Amino acid sequence: MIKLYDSSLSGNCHKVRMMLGFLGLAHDIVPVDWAKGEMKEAWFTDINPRAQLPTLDDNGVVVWDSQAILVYLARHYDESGLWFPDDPMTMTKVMQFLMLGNEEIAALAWARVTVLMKQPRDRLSELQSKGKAGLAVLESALSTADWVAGTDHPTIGDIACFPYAGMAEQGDVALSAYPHVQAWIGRIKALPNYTAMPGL
Ligand SMILES: N[C@@H](CCC(=O)N[C@@H](CS)C(=O)NCC(=O)O)C(=O)O
Repeated sequence: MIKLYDSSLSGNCHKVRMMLGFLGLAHDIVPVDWAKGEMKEAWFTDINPRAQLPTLDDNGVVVWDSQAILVYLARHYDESGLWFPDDPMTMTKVMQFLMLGNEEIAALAWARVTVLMKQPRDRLSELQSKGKAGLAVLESALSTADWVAGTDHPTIGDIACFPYAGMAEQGDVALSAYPHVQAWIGRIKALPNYTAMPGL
């Protein structure tokens, strides 16, 4: 059985929950207390030396990092090949959006944590600016295509960017300036087997 070490409020974990849902894969959720720093405990760092969520255990095969887990699940379980197509140019474009999700769009996650957890705001505007730069890249890609990599079907590149773009307003970044991103958020939510998350 697949086990997902998970925190319900984590957008990174939500990427994996969504992918498991889209692929119809049965799994057990193992809640890990992020606020208490349970990932720093030895039992967890033995599984994931990066001490981060999400972490996936597929019958003893352990994969960490949400982007890497999306690649693993798509390569291993998506018989259609549509979630991570293997023609070189599409694969390259999908990789670009996995990286965007891990970098600029992830800045929206840190802005969200700052606002929701009432943390010191000294880096908030820097994080918001970086997040907006990521949203501008998404807006541009989505102005000519339904899905970020220009495919006819969503890919793991869409999933990697979706949760923190979709929750940008929780970090005080308005989405009204990004109409194509807003329409894409609606398209993702309307997909069959979409998994919802509070606040998204
Ligand atoms: N690049 C990683 C980032 C993972 C990450 O930052 N996870 C957060 C929860 S959303 C975490 O575990 N943070 C704990 C820490 O870094 O100490 C991924 O995409 O999985």
